[in-house]
Amino acid sequence: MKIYYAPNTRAVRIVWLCEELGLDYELHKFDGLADKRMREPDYLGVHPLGRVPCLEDNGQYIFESGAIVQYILARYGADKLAPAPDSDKFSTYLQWFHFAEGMLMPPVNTLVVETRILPAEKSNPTNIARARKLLGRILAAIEVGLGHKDYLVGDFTAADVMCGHATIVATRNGGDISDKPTVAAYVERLHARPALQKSWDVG
Ligand SMILES: N[C@@H](CCC(=O)N[C@@H](CS)C(=O)NCC(=O)O)C(=O)O
Repeated sequence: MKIYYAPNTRAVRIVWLCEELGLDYELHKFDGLADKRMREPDYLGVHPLGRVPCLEDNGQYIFESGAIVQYILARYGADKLAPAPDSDKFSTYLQWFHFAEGMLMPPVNTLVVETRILPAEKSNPTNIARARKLLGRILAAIEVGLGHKDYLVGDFTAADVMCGHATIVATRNGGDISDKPTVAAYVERLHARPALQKSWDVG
């Protein structure tokens, strides 16, 4: 498997998953999102938007971090890091797995664009306020969802790779968890995992 990767991006999720599973992988590393090679025709043939992550396996390419995680688990996961479909934890697992890109990342994307990419004179305070408010409600849902559990489904699963990564990214981009001690402890717990520590900037 070859992972198309840039440090501190959603590609971290794929390396993290492989490290947790002890799988071998090759890296095609971009220097960062400004790396022009991401916009060159060769790579646009791999990912039509020139984004990461992407995975190549046996000559086939797949993009979308959630799809890649599901692909790796289905092919090479050996029943690890995901409850079985007939388990009563399966619905909760799927829910948090997809909450990452479905709910958490959209307001994070807005905040990244409005506060980091656009020049100050072009950024829109209404958009920023709305995204921060929505992100607060989304993080509150995670606070409640975690309850007394260490991870979203109890044991560590790929839902934590997806949603845990998105939660960390949210806290780095304006998501306030000062009133969410359970999310704060969850973030610390994730940061303590050696597989995640290795994945932020590998290769
Ligand atoms: N929903 C996609 C999002 C992919 C995405 O936007 N990746 C970002 C890095 S986190 C990227 O490559 N951005 C490059 C750009 O915006 O030009 C996924 O989960 O894989």
